[in-house]
Amino acid sequence: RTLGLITTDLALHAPSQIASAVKSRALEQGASVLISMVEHPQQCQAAIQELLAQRVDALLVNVPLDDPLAEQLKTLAASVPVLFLDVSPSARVNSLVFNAGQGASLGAEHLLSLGHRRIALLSGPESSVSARARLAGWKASLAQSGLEPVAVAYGEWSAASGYEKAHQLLSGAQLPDAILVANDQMALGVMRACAEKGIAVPGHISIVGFDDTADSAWFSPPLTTVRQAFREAGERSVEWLLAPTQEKNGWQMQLPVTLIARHSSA
Ligand code: IPT
Repeated sequence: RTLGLITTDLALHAPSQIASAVKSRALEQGASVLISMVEHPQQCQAAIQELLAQRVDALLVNVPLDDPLAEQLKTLAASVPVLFLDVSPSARVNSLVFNAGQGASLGAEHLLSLGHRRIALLSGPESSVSARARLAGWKASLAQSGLEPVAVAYGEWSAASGYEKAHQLLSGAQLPDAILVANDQMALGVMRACAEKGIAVPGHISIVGFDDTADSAWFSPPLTTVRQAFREAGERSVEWLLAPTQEKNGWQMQLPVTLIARHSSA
């Protein structure tokens, strides 16, 4: 059997770790995987048509999609089971997603419990449904403590964009106590910017990431982050898609996330 995986940029650590888990679990189950990488959500339609023409038995879609586009793609691929990994739980499609609200509040509560009050936010791109959910969750957690973020910037998930946006967040008269960063790759760039400016992490500023990709424990200092179990998500997706008898409509699963406290926060 053949599985089609439509994925966002594989140069990013999170989607590449998901793809790796999908490949190896499919292999264990005697299935092969055809991967189609898209640069824009609008390319998903063509990718689905190509994979269906290659007679895939099921489709896994790891591209950030707003509800209407996800629902439209589900209809386009109605002949095979389809599972979406980067959609809102409100989309009427089969989905397996991480709990973004829980992840955002774990990160924010961690910083608040350390006594930080001047908290800046480095969000992912506004086009990403998951980035928007994390940002909303952070703001809600801060609001519960009567706080507003001291600054907000929007990156593009890469370390380079984290580096660039950090200069924006660190240019004010007063430094923030802490920065919540929407993914670990951007946190890497933020840490580089801090090092260049002589800002000690965690002495002057605490940093919390999101993902816990394989390298995050090796940053200097090791990164405190919210762990999304990408391997588990990839493996479960394959199992669900290849399971022979199960009802394949209206299935939704939300995976919990956990805070991994390392040394970038104090
Ligand atoms: C999400 C990652 O958290 C982020 O780092 C980035 O790689 C993004 O994917 C790319 O779209 S994880 C996703 C399953 C919500």
